[in-house]
Amino acid sequence: KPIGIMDSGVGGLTVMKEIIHALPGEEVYYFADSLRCPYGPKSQEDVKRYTTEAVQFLIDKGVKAVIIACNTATAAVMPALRDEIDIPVYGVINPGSLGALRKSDNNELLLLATEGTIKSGAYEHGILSLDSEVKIHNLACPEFVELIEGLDYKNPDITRKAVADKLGPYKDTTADTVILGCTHFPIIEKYIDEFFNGEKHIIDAGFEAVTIALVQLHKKKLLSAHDKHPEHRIFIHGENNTFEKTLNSWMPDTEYTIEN
Ligand code: DGN
Repeated sequence: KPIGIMDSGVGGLTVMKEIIHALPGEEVYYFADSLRCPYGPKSQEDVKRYTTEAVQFLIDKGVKAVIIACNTATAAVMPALRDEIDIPVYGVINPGSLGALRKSDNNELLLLATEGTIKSGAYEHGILSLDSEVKIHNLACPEFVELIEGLDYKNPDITRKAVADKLGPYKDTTADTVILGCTHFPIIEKYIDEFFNGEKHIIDAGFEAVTIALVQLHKKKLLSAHDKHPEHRIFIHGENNTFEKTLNSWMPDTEYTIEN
């Protein structure tokens, strides 16, 4: 059986790539809610409904587990959704929080995420409940989601400028660790790293989540045999003319079928 992944758009591909890289025999079904992307500015209630529907769609397609590869969606449905469905479901915020706490030497973090994730306070809650001394600087970056969904990120000059405009006020931040608290952002990670001259720890919440989810699925004996040739399927809800371009440049060797 496949592992299900959902996101509002292309962001969860960063999570899909990590799974395929770690376990090439594992099959992935991906649901992109392009019709209702971006989730960032929407109400918690709407995002909760969209996410629950997406998860149910994947369950109906036969997945054995779901990774909610979207911080905004995770903030809206976790941990409550875990009690509502019978298969394992994993979010990205707790893993991202743990990863950041592990890496930071000075307990000061810069969180880059959507407005929805930041307003939810989910990272703050998760991090401060583990360590109340940590200082978190929050920065909503909806512009990055637009840049990535719209393919402008492929132009290095445009991306460098967008990153410099947005992160400019934080150039000299005392935070030593940056959390990529939106699964779209690893697509422009190298520009964020470059902006900070390679001097910050950068935490990819999606990557941290994959590590934890795969360990847990292994313990539950839910991972597939490695000799199988996986047939990845991608379900796009609504129009998305640029999805395939990002998919092909992000994961050039991956075979898949796209269904609308
Ligand atoms: N990729 C999603 C996240 O991690 O929050 C959000 C993108 C969006 O829908 N704004």
